[in-house]
Amino acid sequence: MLTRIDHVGIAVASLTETIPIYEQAFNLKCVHQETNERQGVREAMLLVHSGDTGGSYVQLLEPIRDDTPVGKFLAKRGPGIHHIAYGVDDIDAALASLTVGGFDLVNKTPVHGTSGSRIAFIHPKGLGGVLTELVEAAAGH
Ligand code: V0V
Ligand code: CO
Repeated sequence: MLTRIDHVGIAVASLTETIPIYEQAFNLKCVHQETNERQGVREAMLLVHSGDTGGSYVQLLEPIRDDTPVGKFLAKRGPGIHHIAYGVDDIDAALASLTVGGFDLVNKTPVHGTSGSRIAFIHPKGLGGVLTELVEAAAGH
């Protein structure tokens, strides 16, 4: 079902401050930035590796308000790893299979993710305390 680790999401207070640190530390390039109102974030994608099944990225996340998932996470825990995202070819099939398995889906149907991708979150409590995201990349990504 899973084709790759698509990204590791990291909650930060400031994209402007953190992007150059990651670029310099690991010689990464920030290839995309986007504001996602529904998810309550400004996000930056730093490319780690381009593979046959799509890219792998570090995703830096800055909240646009305090009352958002990343805003609440920062207030409670401070900056750190917020979620892991796996690539899938067919997110509808993956969600159907997880529903049958009894997993607690935050999104029962896919929502808009970075660069036109379709994404869905699975609640951390059923997966070892790790908030988990599935990503079906847009065609050509
Ligand atoms: C909260 N909890 C977490 C967590 N956030 N555990 C692990 N990782 C996280 N990131 C735990 C928290 O410690 C509590 O545990 C419990 O969940 C309830 O916490 P809460 O602060 O009351 O939060 P809730 O219940 O309001 O919301 C938690 C969920 C929420 C997971 C439902 O964060 C959510 O809907 N996340 C999905 C959307 C999202 O994160 N979007 C931002 C990334 P205890 O104390 O009860 O044990 S957007 C993105 O990645 C994009 C656009 C992309 O990739 O393209
Ligand atoms: Co993400």
